[in-house]
Amino acid sequence: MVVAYIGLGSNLNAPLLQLKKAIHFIANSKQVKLLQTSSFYLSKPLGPQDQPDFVNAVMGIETSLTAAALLTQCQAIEEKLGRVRKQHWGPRIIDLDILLFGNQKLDQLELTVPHPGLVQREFVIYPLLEIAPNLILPDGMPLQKQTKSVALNGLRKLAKDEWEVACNV
Ligand code: PH2
Ligand code: MG
Ligand code: MG
Repeated sequence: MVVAYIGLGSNLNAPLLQLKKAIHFIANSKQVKLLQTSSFYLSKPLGPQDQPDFVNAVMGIETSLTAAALLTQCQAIEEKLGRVRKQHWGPRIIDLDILLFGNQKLDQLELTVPHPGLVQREFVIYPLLEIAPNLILPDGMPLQKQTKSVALNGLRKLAKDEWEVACNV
């Protein structure tokens, strides 16, 4: 069994709802046990600015799948939620990224682990820190230390009384 972390992001079609659905589908996948989910965060778009803010979160799972099989599962869930691949870094209904897969380092065409954006993206590293404060990255760097060099850039946790709004935008 391997502990893996998945980053979730959406800025279309009621983003919070999309994240909740994705979490549900991943948690109910075969050979996957849900360990934790972070709070939901509101973040400024990285990349093209003429798109809505994102809702992001990170989940921790335990799995007996291989990284490649987990990626296939994630892609199937993205498709089930209606993701259409258009603009690079453009708006999306759902994006599921494998951030970490145990201590494995993979550099394949379709899958690079740790996710190359992990250590510089505030909307990935802060939610990850929330659920794994003592995590050591595969290169030996404590996550907590790495996070200190990443600016919040407006990132903020969605309070529960904001959920309804974020579900309806
Ligand atoms: N994902 C991207 C590009 N830009 N910006 C935010 N705030 N959150 C994301 O998840 C995100 C992004 C490509 O995957
Ligand atoms: Mg992504
Ligand atoms: Mg992706």
